[in-house]
Amino acid sequence: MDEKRIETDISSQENRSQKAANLDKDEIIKKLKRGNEKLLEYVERLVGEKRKKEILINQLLKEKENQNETLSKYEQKISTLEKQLADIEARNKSLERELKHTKLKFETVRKLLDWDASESNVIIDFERAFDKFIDFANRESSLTEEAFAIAVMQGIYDELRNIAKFPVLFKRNIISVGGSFSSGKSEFINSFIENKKIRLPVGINPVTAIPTYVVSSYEESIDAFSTRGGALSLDEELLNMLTHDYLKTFGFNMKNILSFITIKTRLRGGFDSICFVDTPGYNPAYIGASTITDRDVAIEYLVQSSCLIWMVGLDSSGTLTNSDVEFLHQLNLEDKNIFVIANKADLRSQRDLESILDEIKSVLDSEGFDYAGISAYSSIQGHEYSFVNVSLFEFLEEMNKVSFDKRNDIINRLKDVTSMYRNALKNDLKESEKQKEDLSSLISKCSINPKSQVKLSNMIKEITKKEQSLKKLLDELDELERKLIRAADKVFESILAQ
Ligand SMILES: Nc1nc2c(ncn2[C@@H]2O[C@H](COP(=O)(O)OP(=O)(O)OP(=O)(O)O)[C@@H](O)[C@H]2O)c(=O)[nH]1
Ligand SMILES: [Mg+2]
Repeated sequence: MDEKRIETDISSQENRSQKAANLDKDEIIKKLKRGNEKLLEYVERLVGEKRKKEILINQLLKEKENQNETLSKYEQKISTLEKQLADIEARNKSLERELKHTKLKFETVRKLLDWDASESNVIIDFERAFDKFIDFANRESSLTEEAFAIAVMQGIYDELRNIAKFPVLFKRNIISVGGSFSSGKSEFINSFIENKKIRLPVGINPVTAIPTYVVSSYEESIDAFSTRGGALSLDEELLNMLTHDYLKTFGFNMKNILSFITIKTRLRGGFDSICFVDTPGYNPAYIGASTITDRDVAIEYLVQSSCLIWMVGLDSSGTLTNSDVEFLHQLNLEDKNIFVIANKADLRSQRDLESILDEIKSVLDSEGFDYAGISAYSSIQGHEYSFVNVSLFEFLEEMNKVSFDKRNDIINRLKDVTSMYRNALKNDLKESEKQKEDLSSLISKCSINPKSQVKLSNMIKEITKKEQSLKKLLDELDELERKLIRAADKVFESILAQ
């Protein structure tokens, strides 16, 4: 029985437990459902928020994209502005340079013009005598080589004027350096200047426009002299700028006011008694406003000196050209020391150089030019490769030693010119006398009709008139010569008195 009860008890106990378990399970399911719902709600909220965030992110990305676009536009704008700024700065710099140059040009012209001419009256007497000479030359018609005679007298006038302004020339043996344009005249003189900062301008276009005297001196100075007598000190930079091209930028022919330049500086080799003159090429390749007188300027300065160095550029030709020869004949080189330089020898082989020297020698000989020597030289290297007769350096040493009587040299050249006129006038006079004699004997010997006799007598009268005017011109010439010599002496005396 007990067993049964126990069984019953157990079974009811189990029922209760079952019930209780069922109750808990429902509760749990309910709770779980509630939890699940909450979870779903939460997940939904999260998804909603995620969507919102995604929208926000998209908006932000779009904004970023827009901003990037704006930024790149700004960057482009900045780089354009930077470029514009760089352009403006460059333009500004070039304007500053232009302004500096304009000021410099203005100052150069002002100083050249701002000069009291009365201060240079030592040359005035010669100037007056020269004017009388030109007047005389215009009136007489006997001399056929008048152009040459006038060029020589003009050369004497210029030399005296230059000596008066730059007395150091008086004690120097002047060596003019001539040749075709770009043959290397300026570079040749540069090869003797010790101070590398002082350079005559060089280049492949016509460069030298203003004749330049270069003398050896312990004192260093560069000066420009105006045609009116003014002087102006130049620095190395301005010296190097004074080229044909630069002078053109002045807008007028500077040669009308800038007469010549002088450089005092140490020359290699201690050539203390010589003075080089750099001249413009006699044949610039183009005829611009400022090169039109290059040939005249070259002649004017080449006839001034008693010594001529003639440059041949071995890049353009291997010998003296026909135009060189023609020009040299025009210079009337009798009594001048001539030395020919085959320049730019560094561009040719030694074998070439020997045949070039032979060729130049044969042209000089066949044209009848008297020369001291020929040298194959490189102005860039400052080196002589070969020579005929004497080397360049020996020649310069000779020229440096020559005790030079400048007064006599100038007076002799002056007398050479007056002699040319005197001889031509005397020849005309002789010719007239002969014509008169012939006519007189014709009248006396032949029996001619009275009409012809009158005609012949009139011819004799005409010839007598011509003779008288020739005699008058001869007297005038003597007086003119005295005046020119007196006026030249006045210049020498003033220099010696300094
Ligand atoms: N390789 C070489 N070039 C040279 C030599 N001499 C001159 N030159 C060059 O040739 C060119 C003309 O030289 P310049 O001295 O200006 O000639 P220039 O005869 O004075 O010319 P203009 O004044 O125009 O009549 C320049 O470029 C020089 O550097 C040389 O010996 N060797
Ligand atoms: Mg030159």
